[in-house]
Amino acid sequence: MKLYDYEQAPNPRRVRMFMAEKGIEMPVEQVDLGTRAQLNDYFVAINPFVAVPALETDDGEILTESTAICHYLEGLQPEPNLLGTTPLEKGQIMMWDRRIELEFMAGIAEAFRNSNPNFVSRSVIGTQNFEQIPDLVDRGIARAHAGFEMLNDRLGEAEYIAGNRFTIADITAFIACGFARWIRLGPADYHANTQRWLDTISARPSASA
Ligand SMILES: N[C@@H](CCC(=O)N[C@@H](CS)C(=O)NCC(=O)O)C(=O)O
Repeated sequence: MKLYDYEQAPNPRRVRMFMAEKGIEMPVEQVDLGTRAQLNDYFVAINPFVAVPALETDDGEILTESTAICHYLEGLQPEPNLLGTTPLEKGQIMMWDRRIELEFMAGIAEAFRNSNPNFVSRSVIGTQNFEQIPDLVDRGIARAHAGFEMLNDRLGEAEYIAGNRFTIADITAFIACGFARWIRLGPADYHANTQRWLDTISARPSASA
């Protein structure tokens, strides 16, 4: 297997942290998004969706989408379980993972990609060069703030995002918190539940993946 990665980017880091939790190692190839290497013919042939992460299986198949790659890896190496065991737990974990990605991480991306000069004509990933829309920056920031509220409320109800144990939903939320720093946002002082949880997750060896 081989992982196509870009060390600084949040989505490949989700997969690296997942791999670290499971002790999975594989060759990693950096795709330099800084020089738009994802648009080079070489990489377009590998992933026509021009994004990382992408995983090449031992059979030469290509998988994209962080969560899909993690599902594949969990299938290969079920322990430690990060995606749930019972039907209910699987549903709960995926529910929280999706909510964090769609309501929190996507808001951060909206603010970042519509404001950063390196993303002119690249405000949306993919092969179509969508122009930035400056009006989306404030909306993205508001969505990111709402995401921090959601996170803190949830962590007042449960020790971890999806319940009483560490799962992929914690990985997505932890990486989203790091991504928020790219738009100079973080948990508020009164987000004590989030601070407690961040301290716990940061202490895991996988946090440095
Ligand atoms: N939904 C995809 C998103 C992947 C994604 O957004 N990747 C970013 C890096 S974090 C990327 O490759 N961007 C390329 C670009 O901006 O053109 C996933 O979960 O893997």
